[in-house]
Amino acid sequence: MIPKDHPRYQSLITRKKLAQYTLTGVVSLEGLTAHGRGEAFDYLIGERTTESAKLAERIAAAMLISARHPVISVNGNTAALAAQQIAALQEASGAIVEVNLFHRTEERVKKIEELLRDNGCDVFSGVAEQLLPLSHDRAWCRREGMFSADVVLVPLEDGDRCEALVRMGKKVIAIDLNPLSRTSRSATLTIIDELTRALPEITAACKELSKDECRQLTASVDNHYLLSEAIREINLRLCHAMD
Ligand code: PTJ
Repeated sequence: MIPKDHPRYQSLITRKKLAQYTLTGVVSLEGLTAHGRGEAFDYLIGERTTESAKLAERIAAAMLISARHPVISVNGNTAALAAQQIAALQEASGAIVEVNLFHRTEERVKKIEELLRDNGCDVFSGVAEQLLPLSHDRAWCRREGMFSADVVLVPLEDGDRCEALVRMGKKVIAIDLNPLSRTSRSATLTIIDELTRALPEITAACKELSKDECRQLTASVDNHYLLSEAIREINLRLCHAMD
C-alpha cells in the first residue's frame, strides 16, 4: 500500500502500475529499465512540461491534423501508461493506432491491442508483414497502417526504427525524455516531455488549432532548436540546484 501523502506518490503509483503490467506481459522486463532512464531525465527536467516542450506539442498536433495518413505507434510501456490518453488523441487527430513492438510476440501484440480497445482505441490490426528496413522485430507492421503513413508518432522509441522511418521519407514525431538519445536527434520533431503529460497537451492543441496556425507551425519545425532549448533548460535547473 502506497500512502497518498508520500512525497513521491505519483511516481510510486506509476512504477507499481508498470510492474503489474509486466506480470501480465503487456510491458517487457526491459520496459522497466527504459522507464527508469526516463524517470532520471524527468528529474533533470524538473518533472514539468517546459516551454520548449509546449511548443513541440503544438507543432506535433499541427503535424498530426495536417497529415494525409497519420499513425500513432504504440508499444508496451505506452499502452500501460496511457491507453486512455491515446484514445483521446486518436479521436482528436483522426490518427490510426497501431501496435509495434521491439520485444515482439504475437501474444504480446494481442494483449496490448486488447488493452487499447478496452480503453476506447480503434486499433488497426490484421496481418503484419516485415516491411520496415530493420533486422529486428520492429520491422513488422501493416501495409495500410504504418508502412503507408506520412506522419508517425512514436512514444518511447528506439533509435533504429526512428531513423528507418525518416529514411523512408516519413515525418516522425518522438516523445522522449532524453534529449541526447538517437531517437531524439533523428526524429523530425522531438517532444522532450513525459508521455502522460505530453499526450493531453497534444490532444488539446489538436482541438484548438486553426488552419492558419497549423500552416505556420508545420512550416517552423526546427528539431535542433527544440533539443538545444531542452538541454539549456536542464542546465539552468542544474545551476539553480546548487544555489
Ligand atoms: O514494448 P516494447 O517491446 O516495444 O519495448 C519498449 C521499450 C521502451 C522497452 C523499447 O522501446 C526500448 O528499449 O526503448 P529505449 O531504447 O530504452 O528508449 C526509451 C526512451 O524513452 C528512453 O530514452 C527514455 O528516456 C524514454 N522514456 C522512458 N519513459 C518515458 C520516456 N519518455 C517519455 N515518457 C516516459 N514515460
